[in-house]
Amino acid sequence: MDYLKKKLLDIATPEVETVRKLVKEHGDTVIQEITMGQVLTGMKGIVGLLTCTSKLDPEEGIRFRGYSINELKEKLPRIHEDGEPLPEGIFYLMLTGELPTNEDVKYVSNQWAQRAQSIPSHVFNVIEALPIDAHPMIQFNNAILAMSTESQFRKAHLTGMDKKDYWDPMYEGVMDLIARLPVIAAYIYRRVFHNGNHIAADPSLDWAGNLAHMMGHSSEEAKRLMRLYMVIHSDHEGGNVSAHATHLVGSALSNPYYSFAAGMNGLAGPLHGMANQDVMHWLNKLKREIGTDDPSEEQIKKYAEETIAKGQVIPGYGHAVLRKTDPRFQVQLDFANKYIPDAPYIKLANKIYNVVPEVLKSTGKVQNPWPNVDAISGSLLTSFGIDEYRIYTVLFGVSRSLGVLTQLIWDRLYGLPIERPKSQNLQWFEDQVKK
Ligand code: NMX
Ligand code: MLT
Repeated sequence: MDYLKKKLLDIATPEVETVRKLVKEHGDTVIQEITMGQVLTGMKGIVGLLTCTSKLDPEEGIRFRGYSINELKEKLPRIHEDGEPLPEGIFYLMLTGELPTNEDVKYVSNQWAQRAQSIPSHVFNVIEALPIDAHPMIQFNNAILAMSTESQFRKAHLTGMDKKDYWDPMYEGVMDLIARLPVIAAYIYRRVFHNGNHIAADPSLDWAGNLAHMMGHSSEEAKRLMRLYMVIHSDHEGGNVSAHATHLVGSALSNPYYSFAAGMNGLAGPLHGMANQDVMHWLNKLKREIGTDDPSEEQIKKYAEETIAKGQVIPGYGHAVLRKTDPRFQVQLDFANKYIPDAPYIKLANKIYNVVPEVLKSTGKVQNPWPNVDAISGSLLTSFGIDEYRIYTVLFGVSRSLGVLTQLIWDRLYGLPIERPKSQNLQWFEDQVKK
């Protein structure tokens, strides 16, 4: 057994015992009261999941195994002294709960570089069979499913493995899948936007740097942006649509490919990960309809009010849990201010930030009027030359694999059972009021 798996097992063994004990000895402990309103408005605030990789505070934002993004900027290994943390490091942290050394990060990076080399050719055939104008998320998800022919988890299940050992083939599948996603994403990007003129991987590069390189954006700044992007989108506790869907499908002992594809189908929704593309659509429409590339705040305010009056949402704003500006928005703004303070799209994003929260507050119904991660990610990518908006949700998906697939390994370590909540019809809800 390699050192990372051995370490994981050592860390997990007492936790697995704790979970068993909680179920056995404290299974009847009441932890929460829930209201009709919570059930009928998307189960908000209902604690229904055990997630160890990260936790979201409504005021402060995300913490990965207890560390905020700003802390991780200091504590995780990075290539440049003043640079961005490596995604390999946040993966190691989410997996083990411990901060990695430079050697740990090198180990993960080498593992992924090796595992990325053996993608079966039928995966690319599946992508090629789709129309070139099929949305990149359609191509991405088909490729993920096509890779499941490689699933070691399914093979282990068929050989009659003891269920307490399922985490091991899950780990293998997860490592393969994470390793290969940048190659798949870059392949789709070059196929759709660069005439199928592909760029070979450079195994000497880190995982995110290699993605930027294979996409054809190989300046050091683009690699730095990709590292930052991959770290900040990697996880957002367990209840967001992509994490929850991955976990739910995994609870049926579906292999990591099926489970992750389910999560990615959720990410492709406009209220979730597709919002990063929709933001750019909204911005460009705004510029077109107002008739200038440099609209005033007054013009933006009017346009935002019209969007709401038409019964549409302003993409990039609002959140189901957060009640303050998303720290992932702020860290991207800081990056932009450091490298490209005068970029027109960053100036526009700033103007929108000055105006839209007040417009949303004035509706009296929006719980969180502040920007989320998607409000600026597209403006930043565009300013660095990655201006093909339809690839943005794929990039989000590559990053999200780090958190949701790590949690899938832990789900199998904990031995969590099939998930099966109770549903009721409308009559039942009406009856509760009469009682
Ligand atoms: N623009 C206009 N209306 C909004 C917005 C917004 N940005 N955000 C919330 N509302 C409305 C919402 O549609 C709902 O209206 P109604 O009662 O008429 O159905 C009302 O405000 C209350 O919604 P909330 O409880 O504040 O938000 P909820 O938790 O239901 O939804 C989002 C959260 C994120 C889905 C919602 O804020 C939204 O649609 N935002 C725009 C899309 C977006 O940026 N999504 C990305 C989220 C982050 N991510 O990457 O996943
Ligand atoms: C996410 O990153 O998953 C989004 O912010 C949505 C969420 O947390 O619900």
